[in-house]
Amino acid sequence: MRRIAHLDMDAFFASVELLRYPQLKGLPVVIGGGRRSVDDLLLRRFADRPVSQIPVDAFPLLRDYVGRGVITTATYPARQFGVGSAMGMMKAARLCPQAIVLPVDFDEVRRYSRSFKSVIREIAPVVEDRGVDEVYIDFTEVPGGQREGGRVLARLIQKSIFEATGLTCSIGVAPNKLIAKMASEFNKPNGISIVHEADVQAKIWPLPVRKINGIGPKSEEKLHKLHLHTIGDIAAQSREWLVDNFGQAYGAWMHDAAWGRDDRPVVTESEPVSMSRETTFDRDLHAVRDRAELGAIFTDLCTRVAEDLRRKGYVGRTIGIKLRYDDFRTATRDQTLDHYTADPGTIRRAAGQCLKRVDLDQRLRLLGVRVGKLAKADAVPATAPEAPAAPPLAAEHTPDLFHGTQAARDAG
Ligand code: DCP
Ligand code: MG
Repeated sequence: MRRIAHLDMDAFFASVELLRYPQLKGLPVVIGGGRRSVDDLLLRRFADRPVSQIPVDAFPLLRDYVGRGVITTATYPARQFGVGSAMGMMKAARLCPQAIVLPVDFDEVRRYSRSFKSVIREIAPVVEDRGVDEVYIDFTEVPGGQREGGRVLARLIQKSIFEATGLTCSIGVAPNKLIAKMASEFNKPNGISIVHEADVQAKIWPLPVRKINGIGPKSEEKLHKLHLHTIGDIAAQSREWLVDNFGQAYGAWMHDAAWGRDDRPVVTESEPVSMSRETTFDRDLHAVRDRAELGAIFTDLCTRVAEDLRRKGYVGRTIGIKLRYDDFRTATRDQTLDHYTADPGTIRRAAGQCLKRVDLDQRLRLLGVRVGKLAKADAVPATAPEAPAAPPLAAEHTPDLFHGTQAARDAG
């Protein structure tokens, strides 16, 4: 039996700020407005103490906020005043003038995003990234993933994320992604909600149509005109009627969605498309006058890409180069081989041939080597060509690369 979880962090951007300023816990706080200047000022004024000791009454309030812009998110205490995402700052200030306003710190948000996701992946490996604060997790094969409909594993994940980051999240566990996504909202914040197929009628049908991930404001408006307001209202229509009104694909999808049917898999992180190494020189180099130096750098780049590929277990078929000239123009060339490789000599030969197709009269400030069309090394047949053909990366070969000698041409 498939069990899929949807996990969504609680008041994410605001919660990240509360980690920095724990003295604000329990207070209405909104995230929005201008740059970090707001609390830069605060930090400078209280440079003599840790930020957690800055007095609460020193923080800027919504009532004093001047300027436009919208709220990105709000803590749950602020939401009690009706303040929330996408609301204008001025309107929010009327609803909750005493709320503290802080700007978003994207670097910090991304750091916590990576961190909570890696906690999840250690417990349950099949994770689909859905942006900065949400993921789908396939519980089906994970030990404990079926116990109490997934509640046991959900609790473990919540606890582990909290211990690692101090952040809370909400989790919905259901037979599929569609229902799990709705379920994660049921007990926010810091909640878990378990939905079984048999619960669709009781728990899903009463919800407004917009709660289906895939029904946007336009479809909602059209559904309302047709007097359909809840998901149950949609489920009560025949598939044919929905197809007549919303088109073949969308109408049929809507019917399935209303009945809680969804067999999309949880898609784990996509494979890398390419790997590359590049370097900007300390001083601009010329292909002829600095031939030896450039040749050595070029060889080193090829060797390092090859090492990256091997370390991560990939082979590639398209070898490319990138040059940036002293006037910042950029040139790229590539070549696709008829076999996969992770061999430094093969990569260097192919890259060397690409090099002959670019203008080398002008000084260079950057050189890069890229291997694309990647495949997992164990997923493609081992190819004979590369093993015997790879020449040693001896120093005497390197000057050739920037001059297009016969040797370099023949080698490829
Ligand atoms: N966000 C944004 N712009 C929006 C909505 C959200 O930049 N219009 C950001 C801020 C949120 C984060 O994305 O903190 C996650 O969005 P959510 O919709 O999950 O909202 P929260 O995590 O803030 O709150 P909730 O507890 O409802 O999930
Ligand atoms: Mg969230």
